[in-house]
Amino acid sequence: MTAQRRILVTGASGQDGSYLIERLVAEGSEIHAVTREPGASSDGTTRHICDLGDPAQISRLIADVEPEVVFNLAGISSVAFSWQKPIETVQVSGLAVVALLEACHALQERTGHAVRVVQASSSEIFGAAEHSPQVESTPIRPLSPYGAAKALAHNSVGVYRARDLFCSSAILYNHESPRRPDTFVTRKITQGAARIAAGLDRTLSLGNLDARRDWGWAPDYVDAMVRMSRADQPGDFVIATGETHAVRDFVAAAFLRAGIADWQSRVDIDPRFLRPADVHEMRGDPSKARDTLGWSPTRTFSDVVNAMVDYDLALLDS
Ligand code: G4F
Repeated sequence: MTAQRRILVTGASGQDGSYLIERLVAEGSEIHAVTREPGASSDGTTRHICDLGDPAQISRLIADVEPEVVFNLAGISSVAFSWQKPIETVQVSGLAVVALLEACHALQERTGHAVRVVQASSSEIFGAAEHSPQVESTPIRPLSPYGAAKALAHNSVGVYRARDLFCSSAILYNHESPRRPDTFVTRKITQGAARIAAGLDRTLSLGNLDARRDWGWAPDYVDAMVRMSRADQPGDFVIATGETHAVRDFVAAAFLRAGIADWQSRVDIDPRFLRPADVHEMRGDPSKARDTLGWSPTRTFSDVVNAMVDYDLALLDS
């Protein structure tokens, strides 16, 4: 894989953005990191503030930076939050992607230099899928505002690919790490288990324990997106482990790692954490990514749970 020179990363302060930037800076690329709020720029990047709700700001940013590669990781990342702010979700995770693709296409036309775009798509586009595992050709049937916004972005990537822009969608299944905020169920569970083990809390309140997700290790998913940016051909790629576990399995494994065998007595169900509609099971088949990109996950479900619990226990210890 050859490293590219000038790379723009949106969503730079998120879990995936932070792992991606660490890797690209280490490779010696010139990184332009885009965030919504001003922040520290001591990480070897050039910082840009951009409101993704404003298409004019997106066009200006692309025209000024003239990137060779764009990783679009920005957007509303919480499915739960998208039910509270559906319009903002479609603006930032859907329409902004159309503006970004249009700006990259215009840059390519103006300069004659190819621009490559990798879009962080999501398994939520398959929402009401009738079959498991899902593959790249599984019909797009979102069940949440988040999934609908990502579906617009995903379809737009296909439209611009047909207009000779090298753009690819990484159909990312759930991917976790200690950098996940506790608005996601995995980190909420590992933090909760660590706090209960330390005697700081008595119980943890959760929503749907029956949902099954295909959980992987976030740095692996970032590696897949880098491989996509350097592939011979653009395309859509399912990035997943191919295995699912129920939320209750994650709870049991995390509590056990924290030294609590009887998790049932420590978890209650709070209807506030149930969603108007929730995808029951998401499981991806990453065969295309394996065969075309040489990608495969490096960590198992237990590895992910243990790394997150150990991090949260150590955090409380310090
Ligand atoms: O951790 P979650 O909030 O992730 P969700 O909704 O699956 O979305 C994540 O994965 C998608 C890829 O498949 C991404 F596109 C998206 O950006 C994000 O990274 O919830 C996982 C499951 C859901 O079924 C939810 O209903 O956990 C269930 N759950 C049960 N109790 C809870 C809770 N989720 C949250 N956030 N908080 C709870 O207390």
